[in-house]
Amino acid sequence: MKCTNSKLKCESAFFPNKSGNLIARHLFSRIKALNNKLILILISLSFLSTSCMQDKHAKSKINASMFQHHYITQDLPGEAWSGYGCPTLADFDNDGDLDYSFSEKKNLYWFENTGITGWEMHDVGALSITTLGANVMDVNKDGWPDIVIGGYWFSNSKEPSTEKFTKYQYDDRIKSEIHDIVIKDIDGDGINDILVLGDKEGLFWYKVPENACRNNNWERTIITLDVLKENEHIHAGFFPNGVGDLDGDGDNDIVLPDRWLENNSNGLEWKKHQLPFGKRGRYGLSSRSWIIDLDKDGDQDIVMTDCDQQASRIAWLESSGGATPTFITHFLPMSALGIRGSFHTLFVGDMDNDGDKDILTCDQEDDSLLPEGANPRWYIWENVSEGTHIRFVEKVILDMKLGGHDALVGDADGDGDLDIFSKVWHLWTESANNGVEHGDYIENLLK
Ligand SMILES: [Ca+2]
Ligand SMILES: [Ca+2]
Ligand SMILES: [Ca+2]
Ligand SMILES: [Ca+2]
Repeated sequence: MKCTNSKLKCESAFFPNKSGNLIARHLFSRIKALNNKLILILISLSFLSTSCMQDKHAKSKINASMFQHHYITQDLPGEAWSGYGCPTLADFDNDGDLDYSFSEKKNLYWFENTGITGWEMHDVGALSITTLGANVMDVNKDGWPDIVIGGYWFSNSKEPSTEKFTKYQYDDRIKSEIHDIVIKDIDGDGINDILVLGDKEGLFWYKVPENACRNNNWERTIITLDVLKENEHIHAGFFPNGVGDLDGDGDNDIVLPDRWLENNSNGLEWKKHQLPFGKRGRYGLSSRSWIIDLDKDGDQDIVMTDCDQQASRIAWLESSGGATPTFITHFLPMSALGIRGSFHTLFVGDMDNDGDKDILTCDQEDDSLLPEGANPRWYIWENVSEGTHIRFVEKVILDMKLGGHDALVGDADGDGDLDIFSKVWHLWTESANNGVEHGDYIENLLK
């Protein structure tokens, strides 16, 4: 058979007779119909998956209109340009709502929550050393929250609105700033201990004695003095939540910017393991960390930011699990314009009440560590994970020439969503508060 039509040639090649041609045409049209159906199915599937993703984004609630900024204070007594430290969040007057504390160089204040726009300032007491790190603990077990800072603790007077706290010294060897303080059980007796880090002091933990209400050096255990070494110089690392059980053996380990320390022998011996994070800035290695099982596979992962340096990064470090876990760094995407400043804040929690953990940070308000090409801003990396595919999207939640430093998160107005408390570290003349120090309450408007 002579034929020039290539399609016919093709069919004839397979089915050389007339009935064969009919069968072939029938089959061919069936295949074509099936192909069309297949294409339709594929298109529908791809449309479905796109619309699922769009749905996921449509469900995404986090944006700048979800938050409202209020000042807690727009000026403190005295003159200072830097060193606003000691942020803590607790119900200091035991009236059922969260209050906030922070200090200037010489004095510590607490701010009584008297309604969202009303914050009444009270004295906690005088500082002996300008310092940053602080945390809340009921040191003397009287049911009232006390404040622990480097070398000292302030005992709640039980009438904190009218009476200052009482200051006790627990370590007279501390002569300089303590940067990180975390309260966790280190020796495994079920009672919380105090971990402190100062880059001119070292990394220690303390056992709180029975009779803590006196000036007396507490039992101190050195975890490492490597942080002091010139070639190591570790400025910060485990605040606010970088103490936890990374190797699943039941005791609390410690995160530093480029390593984790394995707790052996109930806090008496520590073994160093490398971590794939940590960037060196003008203050050395410095980070904020948060231990959490982010991918819900049963082992503890770590969320980390760089701090005390420009171009800070943010990442989650995925644990391999096992007795000596290793970690893979997943940097979080940044889409907003500009180079980031110093991410001296970290919180991991459900900011939009959709059941998954989001990640909060902000640029530090500090004229020596500003972002480039943008103002200091506040960010939430919204969790848009699908199943085991962990994914975050960067959202700018506040952009009004106000940055923050070691912000803390809690439900301040009792409406069921998480609000943000912060303060400045180092004044910036161009701030929205005209270069004056400020404390901030960023209200979550979700509810
Ligand atoms: Ca209160
Ligand atoms: Ca452990
Ligand atoms: Ca995990
Ligand atoms: Ca969430």
